[in-house]
Amino acid sequence: MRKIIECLALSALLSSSAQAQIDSNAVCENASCCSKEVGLPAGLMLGHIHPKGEWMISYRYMNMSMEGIQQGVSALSSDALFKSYVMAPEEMQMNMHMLMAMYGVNKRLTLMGMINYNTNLMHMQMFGEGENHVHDGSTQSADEHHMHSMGFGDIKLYGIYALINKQKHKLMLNAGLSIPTGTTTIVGDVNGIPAYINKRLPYMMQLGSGTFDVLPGISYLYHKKTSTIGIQSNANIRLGYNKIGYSLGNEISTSTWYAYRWLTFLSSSLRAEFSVSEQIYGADASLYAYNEPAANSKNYGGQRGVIYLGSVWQPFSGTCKRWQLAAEFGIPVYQNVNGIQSPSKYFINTNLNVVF
Ligand SMILES: [Cu+2]
Repeated sequence: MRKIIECLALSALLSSSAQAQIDSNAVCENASCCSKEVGLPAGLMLGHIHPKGEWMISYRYMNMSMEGIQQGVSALSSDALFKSYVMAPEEMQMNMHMLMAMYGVNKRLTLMGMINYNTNLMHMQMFGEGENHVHDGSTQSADEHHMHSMGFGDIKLYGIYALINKQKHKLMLNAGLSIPTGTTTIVGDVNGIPAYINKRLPYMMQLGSGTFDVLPGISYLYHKKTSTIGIQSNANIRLGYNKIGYSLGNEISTSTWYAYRWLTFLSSSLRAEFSVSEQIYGADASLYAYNEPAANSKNYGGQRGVIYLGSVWQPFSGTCKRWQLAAEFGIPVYQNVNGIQSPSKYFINTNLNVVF
């Protein structure tokens, strides 16, 4: 942390350092040319390659916060929900900590591996409690309204191949495989929601998909001296059913963004993302589907549009020239959920990269 603060202070002093020059026809082969591109928005893990022999280690943190209840595109009251379900979601926090390594095999192919640690916390309201229940500890403990889970998720391995690798134009294909290392059998603890004590928690509280998943994608970037325009699509295709008897829905998302470097070491980005995911195929037979919406496999997936504002700090020179720090904040502008779900409220993406 101290190192990062030193780097931030230093980069402010070095703001007069020269901008990278871009030759539109030159092929990007060495570290100095690629690293001076305007940084990618923090939420995009893919979309860049490394020169031959170069490593990148990255720590990423992603948060998704959800609040309220929605059916399709409309808000739903908890009273209406209680006509079918015993419990209603109030809010949920999903946090993902990722450690990622990248390596440039040659001037076109980069390999990447990623492991993540997840924490999930959902706060529920029970039927008959009213909108503003209090945790006074007299009849029920606060734990009786929460579900939580934590642990390592699925390991992901990627290859990223640059079909076009010019300084101005880059076209990259990526292919990945998600290995089901994250558990799908987390149970509720003895102090938690009574319905889940020692019983399997619903799908969204589990840490992995339980299936091998194929992760194809494509990115196109147009770089100018101080700006980048990009478009990227990624899909997640589930191979078969897991041992519990369900398969998470397939997903596809497309992002387009504009990033502008307004100081030598600082750029900002505006990104629009649209994603579609399917509902769950099959079901976990141990879950009572009308306990709460997350326990029902029909209440997963949908369509979502999110607008993100972000910044990347990238000094390029001085003692911290190998470091990059990025952050992004997203607000959903459109959500059409399958069935009944807790809609997302905001997204936070951050990452710290070092190249060597
Ligand atoms: Cu990288």
